[in-house]
Amino acid sequence: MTVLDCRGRKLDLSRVAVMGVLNITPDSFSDGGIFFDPAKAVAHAREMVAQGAAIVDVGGESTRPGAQPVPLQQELDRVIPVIECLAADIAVPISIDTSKPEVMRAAVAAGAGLINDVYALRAQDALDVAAQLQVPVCLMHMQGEPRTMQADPQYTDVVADVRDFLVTRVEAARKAGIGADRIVIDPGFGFGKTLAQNLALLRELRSLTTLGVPVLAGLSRKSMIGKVLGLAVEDRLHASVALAILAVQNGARILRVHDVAATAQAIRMWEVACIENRV
Ligand code: HH2
Repeated sequence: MTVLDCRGRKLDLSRVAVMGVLNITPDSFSDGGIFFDPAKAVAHAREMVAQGAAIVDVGGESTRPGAQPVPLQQELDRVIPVIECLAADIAVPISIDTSKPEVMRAAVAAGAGLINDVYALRAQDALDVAAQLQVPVCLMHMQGEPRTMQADPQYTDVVADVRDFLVTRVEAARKAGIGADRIVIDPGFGFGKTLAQNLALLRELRSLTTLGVPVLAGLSRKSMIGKVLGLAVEDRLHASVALAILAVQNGARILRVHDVAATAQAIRMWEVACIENRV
């Protein structure tokens, strides 16, 4: 049984955990602009916790394909006041979705207890800062960078290549002093991957569980659904829930989602039917 210690707040992964997405951005691909106002952001976080979120992931920079980088001060101004409010307002762990070491530091000082980095701590100083902060980290695979990552992603074998990358990043994190009990990995669905590559990763997600650390999957509302079903972002709920359950079936322990209530209900049914085998 894995329990992540997120600065005193526990994330118990003996049960599948729902990570509720809280984007404080004007331009995120599915909820950009909606929670830009801190009061609205806090209210939404509270709602997600009531619906079953075991952790709330706060981000101040969109990483959607084509997104432009956000300057440091702007990212700090977006996320830090919200994290301060949330730390006093909700009991579950708060994660910070950032790649900037300065934001990691300020966010943890404000009350965040997990670093979720789509660059897998590859920015200068990020590994050392994360190690010093002594909070768990999520290391995600991305090919390229958001501005250009969907242009022409290339792999020899996407599952093996993503796995090799994550092995290398876990080793780098361990070397920097981050214990295995503080590492989560994520194949990075939609980050420099075609539809076929995303589907292969989902089908073979279990190959990542052999790294011995929990696997996080972020499939919610992503373009792979749009590509298969031809649906706009706001119409991707049903397919998102189906993909979430597939990911859990294939070994994911944390699901990063926008629609917490629907996902939490589906997971509960999966647990009862497939794990506990009782009502
Ligand atoms: N996906 C997004 C952002 N952060 N972090 C992890 N670990 N895994 C993911 O799959 C992941 C992530 C993109 O989703 P969203 O935050 O809704 O959009 P945007 O980047 O446009 O803000």
